[in-house]
Amino acid sequence: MAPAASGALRQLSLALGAAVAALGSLLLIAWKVYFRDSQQQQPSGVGWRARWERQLLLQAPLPDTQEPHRQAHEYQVLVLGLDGAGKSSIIHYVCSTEAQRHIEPTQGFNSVQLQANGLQLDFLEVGGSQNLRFYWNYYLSKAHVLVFVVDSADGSRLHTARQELHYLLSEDPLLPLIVLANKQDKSDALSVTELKKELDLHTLNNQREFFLLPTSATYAGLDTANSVLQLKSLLIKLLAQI
Ligand SMILES: Nc1nc2c(ncn2[C@@H]2O[C@H](COP(=O)(O)OP(=O)(O)OP(=O)(O)O)[C@@H](O)[C@H]2O)c(=O)[nH]1
Ligand SMILES: [Mg+2]
Repeated sequence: MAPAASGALRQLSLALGAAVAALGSLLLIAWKVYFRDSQQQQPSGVGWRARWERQLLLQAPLPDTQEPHRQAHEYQVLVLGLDGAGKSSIIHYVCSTEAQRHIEPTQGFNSVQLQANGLQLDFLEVGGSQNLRFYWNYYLSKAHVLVFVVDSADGSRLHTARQELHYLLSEDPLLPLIVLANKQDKSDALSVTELKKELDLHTLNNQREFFLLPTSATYAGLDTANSVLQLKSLLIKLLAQI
């Protein structure tokens, strides 16, 4: 045989040998894995097929209709009230148990999200200083509930709070309303009954859901804990039925 032909034959037989060895190793690995699966006495259906399906599930995104977790319902809780009434403090203590000694006045907006009972509550506070009150009514249309915070001890500005509140109510006659008679811990705070009268709340139409709660939002106070808990459960109850 010519030397060139015998060289080619030797290379071919080497390649064939390598292929057979590789195939043999693959068969051996497959056999070992199969044997291990059956030795572990897994319940029927768990084995190659189950592994393969698990692998496919890991790689492929689930279709929309089979989302593992249902999206929480989102609701916007609009928190308004004059500057210093306690809006940021209330939001803070509804969403956190950490005591906070100092809360800065809100210069623009303040938004905080809270997940509770399968609902997502998006709190949106617009600052209460005079230049920001102009923007308040722009946010009414997206709100599911209006929380209006009043400083019950600030007698000199109650008429301003009343005016601002009734202007908002005239813009949206159906939006559910929660008025918070805040700073009840202060000795000169008006009671809920007094505040209801001062704010003309008895004149509200009865189509609107309306609640008036006494609150205090000072750091580490038991009254704070109780009042924010009441507010939180009222919000959840109210929004869950929307
Ligand atoms: N004693 C007492 N102080 C409170 C209460 N709630 C809030 N404060 C205090 O009142 C001040 C104003 O509170 P904020 O929560 O910043 O008031 P706000 O309504 O957010 O004010 P703006 O952001 O300026 O519109 C802060 O010094 C608070 O610590 C309360 O229930 N009792
Ligand atoms: Mg604020």
